[in-house]
Amino acid sequence: MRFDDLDTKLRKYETAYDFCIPPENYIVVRLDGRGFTRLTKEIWQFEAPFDVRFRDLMVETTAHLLQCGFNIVYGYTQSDEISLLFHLNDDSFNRKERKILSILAGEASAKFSVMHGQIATFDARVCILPNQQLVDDYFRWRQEVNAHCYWMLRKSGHAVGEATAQVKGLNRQEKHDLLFSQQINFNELPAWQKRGTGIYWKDVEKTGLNPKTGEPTQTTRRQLFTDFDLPLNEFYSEFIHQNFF
Ligand SMILES: Nc1nc2c(ncn2[C@@H]2O[C@H](COP(=O)(O)OP(=O)(O)O)[C@@H](O)[C@H]2O)c(=O)[nH]1
Ligand SMILES: [Mg+2]
Repeated sequence: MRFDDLDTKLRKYETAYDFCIPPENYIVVRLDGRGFTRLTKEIWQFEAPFDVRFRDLMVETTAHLLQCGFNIVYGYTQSDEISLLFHLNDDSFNRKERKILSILAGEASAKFSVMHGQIATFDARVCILPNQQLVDDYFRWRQEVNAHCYWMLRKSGHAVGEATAQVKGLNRQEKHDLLFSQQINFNELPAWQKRGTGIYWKDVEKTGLNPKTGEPTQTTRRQLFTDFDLPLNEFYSEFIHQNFF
């Protein structure tokens, strides 16, 4: 068969299931470290439940993803996961799902591995959210304290399955009580442990010099900002609405 004919014939199989995310929907991609329970514990020996070195690797990886060619307005990381909110009008790769997911998973895995000096991989999935309320709900969902309770329980000797089951279905107050019963005052923990870390763009004023006139000039530049003190509950919703919609 001639090359052109082969090309036309096979290309169809490659693209038959291509899916493009419809416009006017918010794209949120979540990446999650693969097998990090075992890796963090047995191979890398990070401090449990929270290790600042691990947090910083996740923060740097998130910052990298905000700068790798998509128009991503907000990155949120807690534990071994990263959520990314795309600008509503981002049209990179015609919003082709396979491109978005494989590139972001590849970039995250590469960045983390290079920084850490050992192979680490991330999976990626997409949430297609048709309105702002759902975006708000999404980020509040990820901020829930499950991870925290889970870890505290694990630390105090519970088995993984048991810890997960015990936390499931509890409301915030019940989770606080659970922590309290283990001599942990939730309110005294650092904010990043309780709420996760946000990474987003901020406009900063820069003063320069006009080379022709020698006059001082004011310009605004976009700079990435890491927020270790995210607001909680309705204040978090307000923060999301003000900054990202
Ligand atoms: N030691 C340590 N482990 C962490 C930290 N943050 C996240 N992890 C690990 O990341 C895992 C995330 O859980 P999950 O994604 O469900 O597990 P996975 O499927 O094994 O990646 C946790 O169970 C921890 O083992 C940290 O700061 N220190
Ligand atoms: Mg994981």
